[in-house]
Amino acid sequence: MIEVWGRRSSINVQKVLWALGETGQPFERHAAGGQFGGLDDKVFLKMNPNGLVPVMKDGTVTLFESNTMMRYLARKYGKDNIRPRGQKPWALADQWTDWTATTLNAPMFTILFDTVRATPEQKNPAAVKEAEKKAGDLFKIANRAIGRKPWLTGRHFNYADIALGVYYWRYLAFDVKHAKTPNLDRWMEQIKERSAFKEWGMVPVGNSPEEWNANEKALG
Ligand SMILES: N[C@@H](CCC(=O)N[C@@H](CS)C(=O)NCC(=O)O)C(=O)O
Repeated sequence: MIEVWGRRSSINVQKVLWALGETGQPFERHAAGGQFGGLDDKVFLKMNPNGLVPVMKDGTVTLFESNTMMRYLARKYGKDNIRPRGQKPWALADQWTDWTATTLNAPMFTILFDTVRATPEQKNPAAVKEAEKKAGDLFKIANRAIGRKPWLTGRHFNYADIALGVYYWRYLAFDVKHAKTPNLDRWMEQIKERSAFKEWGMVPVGNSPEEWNANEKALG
């Protein structure tokens, strides 16, 4: 049985759980990270020397890096669910998945940190304002790219929709000024219909450390 280590409040863990849900593969999850700890344990560090979640184990394959896990699941179990169908959608799926990690994550992390992690002394409204503008501009790029297509890379859902979907859900949940991205809103309505997203991605986020911690605790 596939095993996943990670708290459900983590955006990177959410991607893997949602992807697994789409494939229908049974799996076992162990809460880890955040208030659940365990990332410094010797056994955990052997699986991920970076001391971060998620970690996924499938037989003899133990992986860190959430996007690598989604790609692995797509190759091994992904037919007609999360695996891109054809060379072009596959290349575009990788492009957008990498873009979320290399480009979108930074402003989103600034907003996350300030909203749910920073102490009053650490709060930095100027940095949030800049990140809000940057994230809005980036979501506008994705909004233009999706255009009238049903899914990010074309006619079929795949792991790139998961990679972007977790961020867009979180962006909408944060109390920031949102860019106008109607194509992404339409796409998100479709995502909300998916049972694997309802189970693993549609999680409360919170707009303060107290709310975040309470949600994290309840989610496990
Ligand atoms: N690039 C890694 C990033 C992993 C990462 O930053 N994980 C965060 C949670 S999103 C973490 O483990 N934080 C420490 C903790 O949860 O205690 C991935 O995509 O898996």
